[in-house]
Amino acid sequence: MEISDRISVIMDDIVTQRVDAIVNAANNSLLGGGGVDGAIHQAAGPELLEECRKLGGCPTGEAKITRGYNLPAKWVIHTVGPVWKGGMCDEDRMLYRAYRSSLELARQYQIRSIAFPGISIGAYGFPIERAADIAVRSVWDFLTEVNTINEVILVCYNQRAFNIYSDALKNVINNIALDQKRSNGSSK
Ligand code: AR6
Repeated sequence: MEISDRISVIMDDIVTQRVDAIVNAANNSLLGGGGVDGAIHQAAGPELLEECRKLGGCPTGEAKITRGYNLPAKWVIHTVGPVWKGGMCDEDRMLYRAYRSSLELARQYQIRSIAFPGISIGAYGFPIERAADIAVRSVWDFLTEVNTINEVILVCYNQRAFNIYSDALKNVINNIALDQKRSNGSSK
């Protein structure tokens, strides 16, 4: 299966996704919040917060896993993206790591399908085009290394985000096609 067939961008509500795991854009406390975090806790029910309390928080760029309770997804992977502070505080690398840490945990739990929201692009203020590019690259890089995860869905909450994440995915696919063309050309 081509990597491009294992990643998709959709416009939807993440809590309704029928996948093995959904990812939560949480904060360091893991004790809930607004945005997608609030929506996931509301849909999963109070047991999710009870389990989160036992986790002792989560550093930025890392991830922790809980059950999904009332969600269609069996698991919730809670990751913490960076707060945007202008770009000089390691934000790009932290965002890349948030996606990667989530996928590493997914692999450990034999998760085959996983849905991500746009981490850090809401309350945390990360510029959306830049965040979309990092999200797609992080997922793409991971899927080149690991073949047990066969469905990664980037779930966008509105049309603008959908357009930007779709373009980011197209760009990565085009760049890879170009690189392959170049390396085929140079091997002749
Ligand atoms: N499904 C999919 N995407 C959603 C949903 C949903 N149900 N609800 C919101 N979004 P944010 P952050 C989109 O602010 O920037 C929380 O309070 C939303 O439109 O949820 O990582 C945490 O506790 C936006 O595009 O996450 C942290 O304190 C994207 O999800 C803080 O916010 C992310 O927005 C984390 O901020």
